[in-house]
Amino acid sequence: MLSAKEVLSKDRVGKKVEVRGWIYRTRSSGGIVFAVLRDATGIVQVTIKKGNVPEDQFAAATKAGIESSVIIAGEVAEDKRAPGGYEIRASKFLVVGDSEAFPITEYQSTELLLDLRHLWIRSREQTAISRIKASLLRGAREWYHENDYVEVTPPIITGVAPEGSTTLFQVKYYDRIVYLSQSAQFYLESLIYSLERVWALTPSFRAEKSRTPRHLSEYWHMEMEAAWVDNEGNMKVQEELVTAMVRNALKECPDEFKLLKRDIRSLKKIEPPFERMSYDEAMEYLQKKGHEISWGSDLGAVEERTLTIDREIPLFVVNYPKELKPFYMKENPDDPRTYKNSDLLAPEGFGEIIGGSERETDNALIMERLKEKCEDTKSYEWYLDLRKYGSVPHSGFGLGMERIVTWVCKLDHIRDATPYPRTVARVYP
Ligand code: NSS
Repeated sequence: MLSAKEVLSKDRVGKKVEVRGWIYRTRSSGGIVFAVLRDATGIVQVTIKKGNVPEDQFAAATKAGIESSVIIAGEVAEDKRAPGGYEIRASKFLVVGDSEAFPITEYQSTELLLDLRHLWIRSREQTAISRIKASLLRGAREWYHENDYVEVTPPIITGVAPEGSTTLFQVKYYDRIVYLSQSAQFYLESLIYSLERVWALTPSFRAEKSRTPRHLSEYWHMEMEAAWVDNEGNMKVQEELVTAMVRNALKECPDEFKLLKRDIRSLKKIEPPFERMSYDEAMEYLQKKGHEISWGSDLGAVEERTLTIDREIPLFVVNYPKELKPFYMKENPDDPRTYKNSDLLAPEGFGEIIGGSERETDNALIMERLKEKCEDTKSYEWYLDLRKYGSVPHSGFGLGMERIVTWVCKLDHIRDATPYPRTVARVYP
């Protein structure tokens, strides 16, 4: 049994092959059926000629609808008109699973495609995106391994809210209310005292009421935490990691990028160091570009677009005002109105893909901030303990996997970066 991709080669011409997959397109004319077969590796054209296959198989081929699963044997021939330049001239055509009239045809509304997501994920675009995502993940996993990070498995059910209580999902947990994790950060922080460098890939949950093309209610969060690392060291990890991920995808997925019509020239240019711009400088730049904002304003999608639209390399914005960021970040001694933190903005207008910081080690400051935010300090006692027994400077960050996929694949909307997007409006299918 060969894959579709393996068939498309000069060496196969004149040879007998067998393939299996799903019918992607089909039409018949006179005594010939032209079917295009799709499998995990791509598509290949098959011609089934009356007389070359048993009569009942020819009848089955004329009737077989889109998405029927089939096994086909035949001889490979060159044909310039066929996708990929080769086709199989069938001598056997077996239907394994018939298909009813497939509900997805060429021009469909976004809503219908979301209702039929369980079928739409068979599309070649979604398949290419899944492969690129896997390749980005593999690039990251290898980078972490080569750099002595240990992969750990933090909990998803939790009592803490690192990113604030407004986006928490509550869960009934026996006789109490707990939360779905927004971030594994605090658990990763607890693990650096033994393992020093850790990372994790977990689902994170955000009750994001606003509908935007870059927010999901559930996303895959790749987080790292490391002892003895300051904010600058944290950014070095990010630029190396992102470069390794993008390079791996470029190496493994050239066909997928082509299928998505993603121009990869700018992706090829990505390498450390990425420019660092302070929040203050970002404000100045944005004001010059006509944005009506002042010191203390948050950077939203619109501002991040202005900052990155003319760039090909990601950009760090560092040292945000404290009121814009969570309580756990380290105060910036050079300007105590700000934190030692960074957001990494992807280029080409895309915007934030990573948030990271050095962590506050002063428990008195942490308590003060928690009280200011009216958080229930009792749930954080264990977190404060971490600073009581051998505290060390440490930093970490979180990378949104669907965000990086959206940028790398240049998708219009983050929902296409995951097979089953969860948003305010949707948990089906
Ligand atoms: O809220 S973050 O900016 N930061 C944290 O959660 C830290 N506790 C991470 C850490 O330091 N360990 O989220 C991190 C990233 C952010 O840059 C986005 O890329 C992504 O997580 N993110 C999201 N992706 C998709 N949908 C939503 N709603 C979302 N929120 C954050």
